[in-house]
Amino acid sequence: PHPIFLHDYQPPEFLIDRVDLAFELDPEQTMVTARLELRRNPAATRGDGTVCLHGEQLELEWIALDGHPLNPVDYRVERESLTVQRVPDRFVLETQVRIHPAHNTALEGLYQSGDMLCTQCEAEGFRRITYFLDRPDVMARYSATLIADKTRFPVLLSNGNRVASDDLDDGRHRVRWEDPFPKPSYLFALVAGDLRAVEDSFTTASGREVALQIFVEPHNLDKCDHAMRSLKKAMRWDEERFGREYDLDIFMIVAVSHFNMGAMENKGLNIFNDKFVLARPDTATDVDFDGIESVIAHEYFHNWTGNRITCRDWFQLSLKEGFTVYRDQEFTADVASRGVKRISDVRVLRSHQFTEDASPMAHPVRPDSYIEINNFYTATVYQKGAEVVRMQANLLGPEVFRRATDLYFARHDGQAVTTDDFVRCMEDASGRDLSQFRRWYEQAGTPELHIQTSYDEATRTCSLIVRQHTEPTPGQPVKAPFHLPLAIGLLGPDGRDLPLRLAGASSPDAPGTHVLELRQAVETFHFVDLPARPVPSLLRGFSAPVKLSFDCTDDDLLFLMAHDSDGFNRWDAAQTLMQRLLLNLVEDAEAGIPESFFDAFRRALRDEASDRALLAEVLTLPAESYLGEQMAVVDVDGIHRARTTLTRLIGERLRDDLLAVYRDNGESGPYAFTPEAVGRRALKNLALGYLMQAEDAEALARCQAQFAGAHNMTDVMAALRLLVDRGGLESRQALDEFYRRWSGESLVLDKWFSVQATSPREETLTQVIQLMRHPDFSLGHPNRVRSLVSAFCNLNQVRFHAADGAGYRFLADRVLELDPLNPLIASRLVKSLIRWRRFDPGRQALMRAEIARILEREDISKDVFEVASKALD
Ligand code: BAL
Ligand code: ZN
Repeated sequence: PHPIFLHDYQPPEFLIDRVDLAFELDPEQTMVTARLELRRNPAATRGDGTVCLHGEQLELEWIALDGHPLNPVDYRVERESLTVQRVPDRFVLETQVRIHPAHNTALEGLYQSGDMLCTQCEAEGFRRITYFLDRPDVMARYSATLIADKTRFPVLLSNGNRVASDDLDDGRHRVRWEDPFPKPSYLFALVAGDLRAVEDSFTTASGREVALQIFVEPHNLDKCDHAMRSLKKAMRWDEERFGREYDLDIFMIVAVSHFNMGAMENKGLNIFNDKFVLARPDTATDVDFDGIESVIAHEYFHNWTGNRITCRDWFQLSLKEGFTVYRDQEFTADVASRGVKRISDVRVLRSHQFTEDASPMAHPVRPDSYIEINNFYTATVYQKGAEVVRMQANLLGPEVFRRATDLYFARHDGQAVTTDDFVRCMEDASGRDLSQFRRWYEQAGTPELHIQTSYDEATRTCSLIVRQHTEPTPGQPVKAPFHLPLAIGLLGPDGRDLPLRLAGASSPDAPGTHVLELRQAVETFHFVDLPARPVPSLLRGFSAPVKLSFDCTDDDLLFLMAHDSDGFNRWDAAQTLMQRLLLNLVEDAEAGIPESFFDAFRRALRDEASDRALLAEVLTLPAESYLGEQMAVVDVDGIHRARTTLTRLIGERLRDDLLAVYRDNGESGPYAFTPEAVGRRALKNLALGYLMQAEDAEALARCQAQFAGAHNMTDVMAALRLLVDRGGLESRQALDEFYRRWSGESLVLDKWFSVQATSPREETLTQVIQLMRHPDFSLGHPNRVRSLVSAFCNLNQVRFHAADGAGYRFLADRVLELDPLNPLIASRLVKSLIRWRRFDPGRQALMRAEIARILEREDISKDVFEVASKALD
């Protein structure tokens, strides 16, 4: 397989103005007739009188140009293309192809999920439906006529507006959809099935009425309320915050069970992994409710950031994904808790994106090359892309940023553009020069920021020397400094923010946060008029996606934990302190834990005024995988031992306070998905976790009672997880009981699989292998694969990285089984092996051997080839 390079981009030789599609739908074989109106692109730089269309796994039945059937000498069909010779500057091309949805296990293009048919076209799935210029800078107006058996497929959906329908004589019916907005092919969608809809409506700011429909299989009709509420909230928020109104008369969401991704923003017809639609308090956890709210919002927000304005080419993926993630993050921050949201976003960034940046798959937010674009739906493009937009928003300030996004929407509506076009709007609206800032799109790697602080009593000056450095990444041996905002505060002895006055400034800033802009590799800042040594609070709100190190004592961290006005930094100080304690314990299993730590923990537990959700975050120990990232060589077993020890010690030493917190935050009244109620459940279950590790008899009784009696899945799952991790008869009984109750609910059953796959117990891999043979397990069902195989490989460091390599062998076997079925899912799994350099020589050898075994397989997909070969580069 060959890479595709950004620098080779050429405008398309032809444009397509109109597309009329007709589908005779049947799972075994579907006939697709396409009528394309093509014309030569005046902006094209080359052309040789032929047109070359993308197409994969299509059986061409007939082809005609301007109404005349073509002779075989006039066209050539190859594995991935159809070339038509001697075409005029403007013409109509008609084709009919045969495809086989029931046999499409890759779940790209048109495929079968359960009893329904649906599509997934991003990034390059449309070429599995018909021959086309399947690239995002070809935007066309579409109609789709769907014909199918009326009993089996009573609901037939596509993009835009339903303009006609009738019954045919043979038991089939026909529905025609027209989408008035030009769109790239990756946004095309169709759905056929026996579905029911939950319906509602939304009145836009300008007074237009929009019909809202969520389509599900009939037995799921009672699990759509939260999704519908989330959709309406998102529509209102986008009007208020970004001035974006919805533009069609109907907005549809369909929940499907077999789906490679989370969801897809097809114009007017979003198709969702059902995990991000279906929720009832007794079937879904708070994390699920939260995921649904933000994914519904994310896909809805794409209507402007992705659909109305799309990407010129797939290197620009972050144009729509980074910006849309930023928008969904801001939405959640506004409707829930800003502080908690920032913490959870940074947690994800550090655990997924920083590790990607430090791996052989490191790539810039705007990659320079790819072999398979599906491999670039990454934490870098999404999460780091969102951080890059966030930094621009913060550099410009809210009003100017809003002017800049208004300009972006006005200037580029209906176009396929680049990340550079986005930044130019930021520059034009603000008058700022962001040329150095553009490096965030071009350079891979996480910048490391080292800050040295000193205080001079004589001059009452606090000085900061800030150094930035970015390690080389593949293909980028030398990095230039980034332009980045560094938000800081200085705390006085009473814990309050001091007024900040930079040397030379005429007057001090008000007490609070000051944003320094860094541009050089080394910069020094002097703050004057400070009566005593302040405690610095650095990188407030995580103002840039960097790794920060600075000299500070444990006492400084305890002080920041207690007093920092920035909630994010209170959490981060606690994390840094816990990380220090845990890494000490890894080094020396006998190392003591200072009393001051337990005192601070106790004080926090007793602080009734604090936000419960934030407190739960502050009191959660760093994950084993995160601790591993902080070590030169990951000590898999040492980290697990240390974290288990500290968890147990907290449970033993703070027993009474933890029990009090558990009791005080118990279930009261019906389930509510409010920040307050979510926070109480999180804190209560965190307390129970500490107590259970301490082998506390009362805790076990409470845990069992919670499992048996809770009315919401959050509490049931929290208890089940603790019982499973404890093992023994109680664990088996709870798992059996859970299975009996929930085996008919696929999404709940996923939880049953994943709770077993993520248990740190020694027998977990044996259990996972047994579960692979369970009648409810199927490699053809991505959610099930993720809940068992990916959960084990990605969320269970201590067992996946077992020193004998059994975890690695298990993974490679699954990759080889999955690759012929679904390369996208197989390739995601390979990513679990690519960080092999972070481990000891024994594990390194075992991991490399498994990657090599994968690469030895003939006919490996380009998805898996790209990741596996980069891993060994
Ligand atoms: N565009 C693919 C799914 C998403 O990011 O919304
Ligand atoms: Zn997206």
